[in-house]
Amino acid sequence: MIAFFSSQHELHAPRYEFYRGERVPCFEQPARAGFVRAALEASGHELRAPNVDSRAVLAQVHTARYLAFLEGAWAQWLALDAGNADVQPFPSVWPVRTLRSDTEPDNFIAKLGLYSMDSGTPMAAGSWAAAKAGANAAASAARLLADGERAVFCATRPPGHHAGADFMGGYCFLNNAAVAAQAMRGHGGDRVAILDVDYHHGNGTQSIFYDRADVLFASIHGDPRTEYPFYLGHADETGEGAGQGFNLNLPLPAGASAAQWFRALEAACLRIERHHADALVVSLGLDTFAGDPISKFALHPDDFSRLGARLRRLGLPTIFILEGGYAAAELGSNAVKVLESFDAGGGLSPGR
Ligand code: OKP
Ligand code: ZN
Repeated sequence: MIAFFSSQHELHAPRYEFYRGERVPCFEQPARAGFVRAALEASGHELRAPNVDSRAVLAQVHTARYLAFLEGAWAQWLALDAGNADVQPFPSVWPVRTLRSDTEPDNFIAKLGLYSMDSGTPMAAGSWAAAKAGANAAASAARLLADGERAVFCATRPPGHHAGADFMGGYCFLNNAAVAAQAMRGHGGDRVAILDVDYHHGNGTQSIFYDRADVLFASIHGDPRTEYPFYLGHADETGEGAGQGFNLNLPLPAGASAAQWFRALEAACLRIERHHADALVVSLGLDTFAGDPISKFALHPDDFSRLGARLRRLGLPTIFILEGGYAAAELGSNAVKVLESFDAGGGLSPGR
């Protein structure tokens, strides 16, 4: 399978995040992409640099003021104090209920809070460049699909599915899955389905498409009653307005078995089949792995093969977007399991 990979990802290398008040090394680290790259190369997949500028599509899924803030954020941070080059900015105040989010404050940390859902998304000098390269990968994959490619993998980091139209969060800045889906719509696909199999609910992707019927969002994830992102991802979120019925959340309790997970996958696949989509975008988080350090599902490497084989039976042109997965050393081999079982047999529409 063709994979898009950009070395620009390395420019996003924050040194720490917070966990229960302490500074801890970032779980979402550059080495993750290194392991994915190595596994792809070792198994003979073709790596390409992104070759499509995502700017126009980004403007369709994110707000202009959020994109302008993100692109200029590091320069603003340095303008506060040249010594900030070695310091990570974190928000400390947020416009929650009753506070205004329509006006952008001048204060940098106040802006950072306006455009953040959490304090768990550390920013570094090259975060914009890395995130933009990931969005470019998603746009590049969409173009390949429009040109007739069966499936493409975007080996992107940082991830994207928590990023909403105008906020970052959960290690995510730009929503790569939303870019891929919107780009497929731009290439003439009437209906697109997004399947999010990351352990964490893709709140950003859900919110971007919540009132739309053209892009179905289906997600299997840890129950938000106990799992991040906590404030979205419940089963009763089914879409609104024209999008009513085009959002399917399948939360599972932390600790759910592989058997439970595959029952949910079957329900998601049946809903996707009913959507009669022209293309599928998979938010491929691999933090459902039993060995993941921050997640509580129990999939093993063979289960990732089973996932790829089931997705292949949907018979749809497919863009895989890397999301989470924090057992870094196993991330590449687990990703390759999905891709290779999806590829097995080749050709479109084997199951239709
Ligand atoms: C991003 B993705 C753990 C902190 C967890 C939020 C998790 C973000 C996951 N100490 N912070 O969906 O994999
Ligand atoms: Zn995750």
